[in-house]
Amino acid sequence: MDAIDLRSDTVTRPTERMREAARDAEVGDDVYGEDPTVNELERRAAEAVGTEAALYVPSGTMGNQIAVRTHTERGDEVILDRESHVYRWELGGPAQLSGVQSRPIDAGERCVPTPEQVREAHVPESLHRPGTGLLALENTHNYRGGVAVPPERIAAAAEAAHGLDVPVHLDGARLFNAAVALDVPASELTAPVDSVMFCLSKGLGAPVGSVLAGPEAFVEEARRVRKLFGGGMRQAGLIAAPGLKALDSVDRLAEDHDNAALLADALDELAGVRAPEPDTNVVVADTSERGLTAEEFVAACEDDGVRAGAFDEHRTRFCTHRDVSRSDVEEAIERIRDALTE
Ligand code: TLP
Repeated sequence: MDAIDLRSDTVTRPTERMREAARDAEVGDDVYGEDPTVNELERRAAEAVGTEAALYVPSGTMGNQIAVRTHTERGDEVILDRESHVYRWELGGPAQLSGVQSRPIDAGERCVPTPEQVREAHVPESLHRPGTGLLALENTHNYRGGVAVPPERIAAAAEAAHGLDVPVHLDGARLFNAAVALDVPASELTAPVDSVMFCLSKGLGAPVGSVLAGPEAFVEEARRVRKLFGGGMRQAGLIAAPGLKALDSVDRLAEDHDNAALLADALDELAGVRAPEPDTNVVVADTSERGLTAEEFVAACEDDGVRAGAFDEHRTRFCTHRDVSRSDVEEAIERIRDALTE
């Protein structure tokens, strides 16, 4: 029995078209700016998110951390949601790599802070206070359940930050999931912010890589920081070529969202399991009513051939993606039911 892997949308394998594209890619030394495939990917990516320029980076984490470093000065504060990826899951990167202090706030179910929260969290520079250097937002919001944050909310938070002269970075690891779910162009979600990172290696299915996009001057400086962080790559066209194919497959994310809805619906019917209807491809099942920890739930699922990830004590994440079909999800539902009745 092959396991059905719902731990993350990062687990997809490259398609035949991607493998062919990698094999046939024209390459050059990208640190010299001479890899035509990377240059084409950066052009297409900038176009897709409506920015002047874009930079290909090895991972989403590196893209976010380059953005933090590029926007801030050592000693600044960064305002972010306490459940954001940049704060929770990137090893304290803002402190370690940029020497900035995080000011985590609870954005709650809105997923991005209200304008009032931004103004309240803002620290004006003085003899005793460092000053706020950045507001970081996330869309879709992973830990809060793949929530697709509507453009008005992003715009309101960004407007408040800009009113205080604070730039805004968007962690859009799953930006296109948000765009598809909200039925808006990705550029509408990025228009209010000063930089955006999105991943090619998640729902879009590329084997490697993310993109950091923004105005020309920002990307020029970000390119220096990428080199500093060890992310300057040479004949990177080999991995950028599948990324170009990934950019062609945005629309299919709707299938992952439909599959996630089916899964959440079925999980929510199980006794003592709560799984709210997801906006996108992330299903979060809470097993506290059942007295089952997430680790126990994950282990039971694993035994029955479904892989998931424990988020915290009672919340388990299931992520749909290109490599699980509708019938795989139906099969996963049967296996999870069995796992819980054994
Ligand atoms: N998230 C991973 C894990 O680290 C949790 C996953 O499987 O979802 N921003 C967001 C919102 C993310 O979810 C992730 C990856 C990143 C940034 C970092 O991307 P990578 O893994 O490419 O460094």
